[in-house]
Amino acid sequence: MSVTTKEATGKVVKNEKSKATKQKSVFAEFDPLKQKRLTILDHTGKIVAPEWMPDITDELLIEGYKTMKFARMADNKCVNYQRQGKMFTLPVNRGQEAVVGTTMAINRDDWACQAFREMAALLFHGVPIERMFMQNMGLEEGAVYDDVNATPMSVPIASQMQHACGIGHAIKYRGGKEVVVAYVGDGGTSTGDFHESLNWAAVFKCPVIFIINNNQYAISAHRDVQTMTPTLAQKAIAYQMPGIQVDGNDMLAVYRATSEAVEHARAGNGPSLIELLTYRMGAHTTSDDPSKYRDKKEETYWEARDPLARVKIYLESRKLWNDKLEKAHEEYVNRKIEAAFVMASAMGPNTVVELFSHQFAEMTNSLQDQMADLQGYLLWKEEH
Ligand SMILES: Cc1ncc(C[n+]2csc(CCOP(=O)(O)OP(=O)(O)O)c2C)c(N)n1
Repeated sequence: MSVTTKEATGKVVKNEKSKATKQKSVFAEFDPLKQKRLTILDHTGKIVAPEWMPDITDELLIEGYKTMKFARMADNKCVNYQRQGKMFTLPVNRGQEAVVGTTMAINRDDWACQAFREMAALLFHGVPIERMFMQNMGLEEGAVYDDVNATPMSVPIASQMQHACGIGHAIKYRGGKEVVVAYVGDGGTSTGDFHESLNWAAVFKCPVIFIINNNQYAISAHRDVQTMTPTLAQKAIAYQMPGIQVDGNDMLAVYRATSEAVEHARAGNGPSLIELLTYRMGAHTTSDDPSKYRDKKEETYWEARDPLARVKIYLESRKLWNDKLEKAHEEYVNRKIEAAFVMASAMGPNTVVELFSHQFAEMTNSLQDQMADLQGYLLWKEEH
């Protein structure tokens, strides 16, 4: 059994997850071809599908909520820092925090291969917030996660899915029991990397759980102009793997479906595809203005489906949460954010050598040439 320190609380928790699937298979029941979607906790905070309720401990539930709250506050703060010129262009996570359910369903030894909008999931898996801040400050150290099994932000759309397949293949080759969770956006499903990865993982039965973070937009392109299929989950059928669409703003549904896919992968049965239907409540990045391509009515509809609000109501109804705990947690998060910002700011700008030295264990000849070119150019600039 492994343990990890949770970023959202500083608590050391056991990573031995409860078994979620003594029940029937959600993948068998929620057929994407019939346009069925799994919701367990609806936007009013009510359990609407008790038969699919995962076997989840109260401790894990609370930890999940605290992490979502942490991500919401840190994300808002990043946008403010960017506006103050203290961070560079960054992706906005607001509205997509229920993705935390994916890493709640895996262990410390498992892997998470992010795209760039999975802050809550990464915090839960143990990536320190200061590393994310460093990333947003353009520092190479922002991509160094030390002993956390996660790959850094991957800006070339869907490229991380190839990395996930490589890691999954290596695990299988070595006879390991770990799994890989790989994320991609709805826009990313139009790339060759997406289809190649699904095909590869299916053919070689790699233990990879593909998560489509369908926030309904690829910058300004709505999901409806992205692909002809009514769901993205049904793309699993072409690759002969289980596929499901879940309410991506429902942390319990996300956790339930991922838990089952994890068991499937650990048992040697290969990959699964999970579409999280969510909504990007903020801008694509800090340099985007969504009012140019979507209307207020749509945003108001989704604001009423906020992924945090429903978990809070549910926890309060079970007397597991209250205003006092919320306030104490907010104070804790604010302190963590302050400290992380100070730590990241102290790293200072990278040197030219640092810019090139993180790519490979040993710098390749072509990188050495590029570095020399840049150094030569900077010298020339200084002299002119
Ligand atoms: C290979 C590649 N093509 C284009 C881009 C420019 N780009 C950055 S984000 C983005 C949209 C991605 O949309 P989606 O996959 O739905 O993810 P989201 O940003 O909504 O989370 C595009 C086209 C890129 N980063 N990489």
